[in-house]
Amino acid sequence: MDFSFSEEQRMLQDTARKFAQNEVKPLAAQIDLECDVPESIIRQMADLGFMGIVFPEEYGGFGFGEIGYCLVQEELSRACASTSIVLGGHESIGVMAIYLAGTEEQRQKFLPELCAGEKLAAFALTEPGAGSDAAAMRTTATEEDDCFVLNGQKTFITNGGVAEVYSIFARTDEGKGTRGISTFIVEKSMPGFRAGPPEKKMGIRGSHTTDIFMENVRVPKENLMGTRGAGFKVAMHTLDYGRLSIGAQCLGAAKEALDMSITHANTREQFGGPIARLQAIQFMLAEMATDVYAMESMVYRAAAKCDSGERFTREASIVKLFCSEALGRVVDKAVQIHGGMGYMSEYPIERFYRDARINRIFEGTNEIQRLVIAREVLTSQKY
Ligand code: COS
Repeated sequence: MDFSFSEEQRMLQDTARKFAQNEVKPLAAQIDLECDVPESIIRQMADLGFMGIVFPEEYGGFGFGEIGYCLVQEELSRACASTSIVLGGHESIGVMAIYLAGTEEQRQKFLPELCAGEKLAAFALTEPGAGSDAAAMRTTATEEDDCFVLNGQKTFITNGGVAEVYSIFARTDEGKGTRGISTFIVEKSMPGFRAGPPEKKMGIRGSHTTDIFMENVRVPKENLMGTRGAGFKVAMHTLDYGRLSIGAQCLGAAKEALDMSITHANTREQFGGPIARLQAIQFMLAEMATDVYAMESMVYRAAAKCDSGERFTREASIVKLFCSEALGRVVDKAVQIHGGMGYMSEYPIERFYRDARINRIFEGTNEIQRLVIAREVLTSQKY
């Protein structure tokens, strides 16, 4: 298997690296402290084409596919997890749902301005009573004249309140289980739509996470995405992309944590020399490097499969499961190598440790990923 990147992909990687290191990294501590990714950062990402990098040019995207998207996410995540999550919530799930399930008219109407970053998107599936059991959702969409009237509450929505366009899942047909759910494009400006205040979080503090309340929101029928009743499959298909995105984000964070640990081990002196000469430290660095290598191999292998047009549900869940747990191991060792300094907010490793934890939870807990992988393995041909 060929793992080399094309010249174009390398140029994109280089652009993303320079932007992340020069513009995002210096602001990362402030983003965490002030719980906000500045508008100027989102504008610059838009100018560089990152807000639609994965999508075809005919819809205003940059045609780099999933490999290009993962390269950008990896670089951003080395600098600031909150910034990478604003991009992920927008591109890998919010806009992706419209691209995957929208009609040609919906794609033409919404994608160009979303890809240009003129508007931010979000994906609203989870509800207070429907997390892992997404099909238990209670938000309803009732057909009335030329509209669907939406009522209900969504929770833990990334980009909530700041996004202007939402891919929202609601029950259109009672008693039909997963086949009674449909997807709608809902705009923030629609009367009856309201976002709650941003949640206070352990990590990824700069990305806004809010509830969404809908009271008799009249959504035009032309905003029904794809076919009525196909919403659950739209959610699952979209989440395959979201889960792969998380893998790329974990990879970037793990590389940075490893680099910081190598630098620290080479400069911190104890017992008459740098701690890098101690085998206890060397073994931790070796294990971190092993995890990073495995993460990198699987993220781009899965992204290549995605770009080939093949179904990649199993790979996406494997990537999400492994990379989020590997990142947990890597940041834990990074804190250990940094010792007392690793525990202090003054040093970035403390933020990396807090930011890493969400990856084992969102876009399907790791318990759900194990379930998906087991189902895929048990229903496939020989391994
Ligand atoms: N792509 C396309 N279709 C898919 C799919 C995928 N990745 N995964 C499942 N489907 C289809 C199934 O084929 C099935 O189709 P049919 O009705 O034609 O048989 C349908 O969707 C229902 O799937 P399933 O029977 O597996 O549904 P379950 O209720 O058993 O739920 C889990 C499956 C638990 C895996 C699902 O609810 C899930 O992923 N939960 C986690 C939700 C989540 O990630 N939340 C985070 C929100 S975003 S922060």
